[in-house]
Amino acid sequence: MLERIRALREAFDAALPAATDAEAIEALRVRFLARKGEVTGILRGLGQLAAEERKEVGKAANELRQRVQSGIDQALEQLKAQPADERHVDITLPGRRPWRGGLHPLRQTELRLIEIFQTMGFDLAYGPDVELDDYNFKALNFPDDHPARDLHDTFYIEKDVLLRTHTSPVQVRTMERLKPPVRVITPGRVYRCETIDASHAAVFHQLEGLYVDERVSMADLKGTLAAFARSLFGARVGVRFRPDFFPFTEPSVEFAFSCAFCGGKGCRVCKNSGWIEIGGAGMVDPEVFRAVDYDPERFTGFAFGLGIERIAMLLYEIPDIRFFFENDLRLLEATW
Ligand code: 2NM
Repeated sequence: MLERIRALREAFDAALPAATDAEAIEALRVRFLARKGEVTGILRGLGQLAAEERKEVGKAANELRQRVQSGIDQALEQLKAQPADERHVDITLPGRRPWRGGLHPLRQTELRLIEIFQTMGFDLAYGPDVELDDYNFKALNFPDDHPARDLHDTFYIEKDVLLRTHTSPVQVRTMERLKPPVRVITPGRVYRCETIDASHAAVFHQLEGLYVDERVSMADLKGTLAAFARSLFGARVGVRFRPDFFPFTEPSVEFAFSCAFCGGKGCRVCKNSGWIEIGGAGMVDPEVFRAVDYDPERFTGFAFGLGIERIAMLLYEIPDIRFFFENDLRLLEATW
């Protein structure tokens, strides 16, 4: 037995210097000291020995156990004291990819819409979020008692100062600034005092378009929206107009695209109607032209407006408008 202990000690002394990383040191511990380790085995067998022999062997076995334990402790200490670049680290491993941000789905959508209309010759225009009543309502032919002017629908800063409820005031400002022909789109944030639900937010984004020149017609409007529909959803998509009313256009329409998801046959996306409501449009009312000092006898124009969230919800299959403002990484990662 003593002979076996001596052999184990020599084996340990020989193996220890080679154990220079955490894995090799752990292997030593397992071999000698773990529950089924060699030293443990000897200590456990002591009870079977005669009393005299037990004393001697026990002493030697305990010495070996301590020698192994302190050898392992020392080796671990040394390992910790070593600078990181001298440890057994595989420096050829590829680096970890740093986290990289991406564009929000709303911004991606806005950029796609801008690209489509820029290709058709529209310029971009921007204006203030905090607007004057004169630009948001008055120049757009809203009567003083129009319900949209009500506190329930509009956020007021002061009596004649408010958060714009649409981007049309940017188009009024553009017409004040430029003579026809005018072709602009006005993407931007708008504010309405809405009850929030899956399809309504109090802050959302619109893109409006305006084209003013001599002899601009409803046919130009329909052709422009059809070209837009096809670039966005595919060559087979059609456009439908139905009568509507807006103070700033006459005639006014709501427009829908035929459902690109089912080819117009009816599905969940179009709620079995074959059509998807996209926005409103019409021929600019002569009253609006008078407000910006354009001659309504000489110029005509079309205008349209749509919600960018609504388009993004269709493109990315997002079921609730509130997801856009919650910044849940699952949405941001899935749409990038
Ligand atoms: C819409 C629908 C119909 C519109 C009209 C004008 C302006 F300034 F030319 F009068 N800008 N935008 C318009 C027309 C907007 O959004 C649903």
